[in-house]
Amino acid sequence: MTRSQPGNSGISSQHSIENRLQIQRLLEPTLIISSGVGSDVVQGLAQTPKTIPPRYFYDDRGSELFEQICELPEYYLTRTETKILQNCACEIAAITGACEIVELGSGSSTKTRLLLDAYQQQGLPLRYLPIDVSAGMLESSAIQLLGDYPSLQVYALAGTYELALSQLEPRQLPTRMICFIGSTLGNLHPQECNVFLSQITAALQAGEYFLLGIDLQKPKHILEAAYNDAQGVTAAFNLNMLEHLNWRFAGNFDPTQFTHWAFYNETAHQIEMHLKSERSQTVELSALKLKVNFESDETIRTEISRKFNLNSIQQDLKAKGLIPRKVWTDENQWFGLLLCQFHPA
Ligand code: AVI
Repeated sequence: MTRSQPGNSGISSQHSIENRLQIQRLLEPTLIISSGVGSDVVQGLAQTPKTIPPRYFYDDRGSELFEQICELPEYYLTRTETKILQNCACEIAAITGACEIVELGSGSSTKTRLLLDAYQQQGLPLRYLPIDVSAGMLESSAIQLLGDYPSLQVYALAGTYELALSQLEPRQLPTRMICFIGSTLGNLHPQECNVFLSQITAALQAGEYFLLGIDLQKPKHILEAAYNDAQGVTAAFNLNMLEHLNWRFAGNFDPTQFTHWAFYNETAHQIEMHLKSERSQTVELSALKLKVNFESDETIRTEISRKFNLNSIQQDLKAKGLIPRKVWTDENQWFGLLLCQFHPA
């Protein structure tokens, strides 16, 4: 674990970026190498049907493609959640009062600005703890935020949610709100979701807050369009996972021999994204000492994106002691934002 102060500007005023930013790296590259990275790929490709964890979407190109997805006309999730946040950020700040904002998977922190604006308008102190696996992304977005919010303090954690949540620094403001927006909860299987919510409650003290953004169930054609956009950006995002695996594990996947396939599984209430093999073929990932055979039309499931029912997710949250204080949605009821308060049983 290392702590570092960014930048080299030499500015020495009390409000300089150096004084207001700390980045803590929870995983050093050497640790990553020795911690069995790749075993999830080996395991997933040995299963029937084959799977690869969605975290392998996000190399630099994958993160860029995801930013593009968020702007697509068919991908209603980001702009719907943003609209909801625009309408309710002031109410959130009024409910929590002075509060540290912890954000999981902060990425470029775009939507976070709406919260920071609301806390700033109410004259509340601004303390932000973004958590992301990409230290580079954390540093660049924190520097932009610090430039725009002169009283903001940022304490960034580069690492997995699990590690970061277990190593949050002592509170400096009266309360804390953990934010998990963007419907990333939908990318977890029910069992993973259960474990994740336990990690959230372990990181909260009684009375503290959890802000959750989730995509809601809606007609199949709207959902399928969002994951099969006309410009093919989602297809490129899905196929880029193979390039990422090639780079990371010295592989020889040929992305032209796979196609993007996404559909809504109405029984499980989830979008499933797959990569379909165009022919029978053998692929090698040398760094993992792995050879994988594919039948023609055989698929690798790369992601599930669960679509929630507002009542049943509230029951799940309550069972963990996360009591919904306020729920906001849009005029179509396509997306939900829930502010919960932790009351341990
Ligand atoms: C990050 N996550 C919430 C996105 C989703 O909609 O499940 C990832 C994504 N996959 C394809 N498009 C977007």
